Amino acid sequence: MTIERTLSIVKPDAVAKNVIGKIYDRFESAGLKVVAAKMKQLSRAEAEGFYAVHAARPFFNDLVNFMISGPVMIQALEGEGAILKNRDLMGATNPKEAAAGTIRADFADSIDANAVHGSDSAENAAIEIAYFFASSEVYSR
Ligand code: RTP
Ligand code: MG
Repeated sequence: MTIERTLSIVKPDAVAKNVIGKIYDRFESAGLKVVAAKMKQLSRAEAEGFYAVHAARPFFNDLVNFMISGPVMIQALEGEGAILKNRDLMGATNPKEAAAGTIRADFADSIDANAVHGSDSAENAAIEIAYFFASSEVYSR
């Protein structure tokens, strides 16, 4: 295993539910370190740019509207196998299919309001971290 970084977002539903800390505890308990963080109200353009890979998908408008419905908490996580580890902690995209004990099983309400985002590959992790953080804002530790 190698030390990786991944981009995580606590989505507007989970921020509104006041479970940022409970979600951070899942990361830290699994050995992932928060190495960058900011709360942000995304503009429509920022959300569209972030999810540009999904621009042609039928759910794109719903996804963007949801992501700008309130502030999000954005963080870079670092640790051994961080990308897959975070995806495992998150659970399946649809919370109805998410395994017991995962973040989405415990905190998500629907496939739109599904509590968290996590990068799905090393290539996308690098792109997504750079989308929100300057390299000087990431504190490897
Ligand atoms: P994310 O990118 O947010 O971490 O989620 P993911 O990898 O598990 O899922 P992805 O396929 O990348 O989809 C991005 C987000 O779009 C919404 N979605 N809706 N109605 C649908 O069929 C559908 N499929 C995806 C979800 O909110 C998903 O998190
Ligand atoms: Mg995805």
